[in-house]
Amino acid sequence: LRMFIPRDSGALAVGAEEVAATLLDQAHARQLPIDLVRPGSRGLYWLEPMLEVDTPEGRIAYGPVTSADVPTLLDAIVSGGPHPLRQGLTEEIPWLKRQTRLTFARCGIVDPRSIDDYRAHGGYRGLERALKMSSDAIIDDVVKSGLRGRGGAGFPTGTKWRTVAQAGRGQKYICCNADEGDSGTFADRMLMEGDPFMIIEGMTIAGIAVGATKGYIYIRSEYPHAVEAMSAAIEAARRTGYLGEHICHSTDSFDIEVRVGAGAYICGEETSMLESLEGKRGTVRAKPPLPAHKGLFGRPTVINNVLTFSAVPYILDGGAQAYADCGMGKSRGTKPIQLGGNIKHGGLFEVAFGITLGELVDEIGGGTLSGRPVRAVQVGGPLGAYFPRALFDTPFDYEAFAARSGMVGHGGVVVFDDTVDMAKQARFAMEFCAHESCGKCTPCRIGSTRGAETVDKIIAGDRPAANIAVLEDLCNTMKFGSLCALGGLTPIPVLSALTHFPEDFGLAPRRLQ
Ligand code: FMN
Repeated sequence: LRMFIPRDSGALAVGAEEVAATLLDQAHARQLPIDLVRPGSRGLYWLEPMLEVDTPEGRIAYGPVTSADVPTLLDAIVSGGPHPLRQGLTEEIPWLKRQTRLTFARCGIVDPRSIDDYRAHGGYRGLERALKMSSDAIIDDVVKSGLRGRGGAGFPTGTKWRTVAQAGRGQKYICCNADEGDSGTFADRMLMEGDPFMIIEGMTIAGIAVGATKGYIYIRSEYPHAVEAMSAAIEAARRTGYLGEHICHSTDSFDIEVRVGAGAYICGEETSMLESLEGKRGTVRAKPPLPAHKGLFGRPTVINNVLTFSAVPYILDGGAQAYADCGMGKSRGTKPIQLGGNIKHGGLFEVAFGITLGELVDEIGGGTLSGRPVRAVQVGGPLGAYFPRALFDTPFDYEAFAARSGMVGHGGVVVFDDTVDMAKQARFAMEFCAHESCGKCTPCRIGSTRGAETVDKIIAGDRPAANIAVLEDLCNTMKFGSLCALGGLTPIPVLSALTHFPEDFGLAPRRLQ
């Protein structure tokens, strides 16, 4: 009897380890031989810990399971009888069925510690094809797919790779940004813990495409399980000839090292990450030069997010056109969206670009967990805009969100009910920036502190009209004068709160443009 209980952080946080231990104990006591696999999660976090059982029809899901449920569950599984936690065939669960899983196709299915399982599910086909292609042809595929960086800015990946490929000879680097500092995001972690070989494969393809032999994956220290999973996968890939010299007996070589950050949000900003990788304090570098020209240790460097690299194996496995066929406008392919905050059904939902915010929050997320009305949704991490219900028709698309002064970012969607105080949220944005600023530029370092003080005055009713003018002015200075997007984008949550929820700042409600 083959069973599955996830071992990713999301499942562990709600007791998956205890459930797994109880299951093994009870099965042993009943002399029931079971093969327990510990994959990543499917991303239906309200059902975790979720137990799946292999049957000839497919996997059957049960959840959320506690240790106390294990005896009756085993009875039901052995007898084939009903059970209140039975969710039916996993693949038929509507929340899962409605998705287009290209990046998360294997997450929750394969054993992340087994390279054989990865290969048995189509893994390494993209790399094997890439090894037979020229650098230009690989990059052409990435361009054709329309893939844009999934870390936040949405920069075209193929263009970035082409710049590094054309940057002459000599040492080049591939850096995978796994700092995942955005509030409400967890897709990178899920992939590192649930399908680490795919990230390795994507980075290796990038290395071959641009002529880099060395890669780093920069993981935040708050992710110990991801560090362990990635380190183990890198070791396994080396042992089996998928990393190191002569990858798959070819003339190409590529290796990866895991580097662990120390918990600063700014170290997710690419130039700070480079400083940190070089062993220095994470402060922002002025651009130009771009990292593609002068990056890690002064050498041409590709920096991409975990999800960007993870999209590449599918694209190289003949999927460039299929990838480009999904999505809307200039946002091609799928976006792994992370639903969190005060939401009934929180989790990972991968879907083609174009789905509206309202569909995600109301239909897929099921509204708030508290049962109260949704008042605001912050999309794109701590630097993303707060959108009111009136903007729920916004489709998930880089340009559509930007047109409404928001951003898709890394795809975090955090829901708030009607008890939220948006003036406090605006203050929090400034406070967060003050706390996380690297201090190198004045608009970010000083502006955020003055910003928090100014919001305090507005909240206290101290000359609100004059102080709102100061706040708007300060936001303008931060937006145009900051060295990087931390100071540059902090005005987004602040001004969106002010624009869409003026009543929380003691102003009369405004009509939406
Ligand atoms: N990109 C990430 O991939 N992960 C992060 O945690 C992350 N944090 C960031 C924090 C700040 C303050 C800023 C300004 C940017 C951050 N970025 C982050 C974006 C990176 O600077 C960079 O654009 C990205 O890693 C490039 O990869 P992509 O093109 O695949 O998105």
